[in-house]
Amino acid sequence: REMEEALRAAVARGEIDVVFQPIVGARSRTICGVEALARWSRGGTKPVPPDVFIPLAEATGIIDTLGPLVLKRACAAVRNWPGIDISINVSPAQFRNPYFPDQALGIIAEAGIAPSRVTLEITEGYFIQNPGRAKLVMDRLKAGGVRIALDDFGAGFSSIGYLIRFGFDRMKIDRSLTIAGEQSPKGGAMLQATVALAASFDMPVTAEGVETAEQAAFLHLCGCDQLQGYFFGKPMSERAISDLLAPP
Ligand code: G
Ligand code: G
Ligand code: MN
Ligand code: NA
Repeated sequence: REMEEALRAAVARGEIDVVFQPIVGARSRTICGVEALARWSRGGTKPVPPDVFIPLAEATGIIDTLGPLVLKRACAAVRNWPGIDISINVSPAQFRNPYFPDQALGIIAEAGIAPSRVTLEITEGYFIQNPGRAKLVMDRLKAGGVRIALDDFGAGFSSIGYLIRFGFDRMKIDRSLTIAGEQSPKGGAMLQATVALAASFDMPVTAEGVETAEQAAFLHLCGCDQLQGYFFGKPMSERAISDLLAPP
């Protein structure tokens, strides 16, 4: 309750930070995009992790203010990074909001960046819960030129054939699958099969949670075209990414 009010106030004052994690080409190993991630530093006191404040924002409707705030910040930042694409996480709760597509497209237009540079990441939950409605929202966003990625694939229910038929522009493989892929022959086969399946539906694949050179090599071999994880860079401030992209 107390935390809810603190979060509501922080969002209202714009006191939410956005950090950016590099995404690299699997072959080039150069940065092709960044994923925006929200941070709540809570002035002085211990920061509250997103695993805590995002679910709280979803449960209380605060996400309807927080989401657009993060999107605005992220779009403003990539304006300064030519050739770099931006990925932003979207909660099922935002997807449920009938105003979401027009609002998101409006923010992107106002920021003056090409919608094709923006990927919205969404997990499977809402697509399984309400496929008809989710598909409508997705098509409206895609008609506006934005790309939609299926996030955290391999972490949850993942009713493969069903999900893949929605026409996602990209699949993001969950860290657990990245790890499993390198741990055992069966894990490797599972990873290969997943990437091959995505390819057969014309979905390029980003692997998340890449922490070692061996994982990176194997994921590239499996056909992932983009890699993301601590091995390439942790989420970092706008300033730090700017320095990486154009060394001072
Ligand atoms: O890397 P990190 O600890 O920031 O992320 C933890 C979780 O919080 C991840 O599942 C991530 O997708 C989610 N998350 C981080 N930022 C945002 C955001 O701006 N919006 C939504 N909906 N989820 C976010
Ligand atoms: O659910 P989503 O994939 O949006 O969440 C991204 C989360 O994964 C963030 O919390 C981010 O900090 C974390 N993350 C990104 N790369 C790595 C990694 O290489 N290892 C670990 N353990 N976490 C990572
Ligand atoms: Mn994500
Ligand atoms: Na993910």
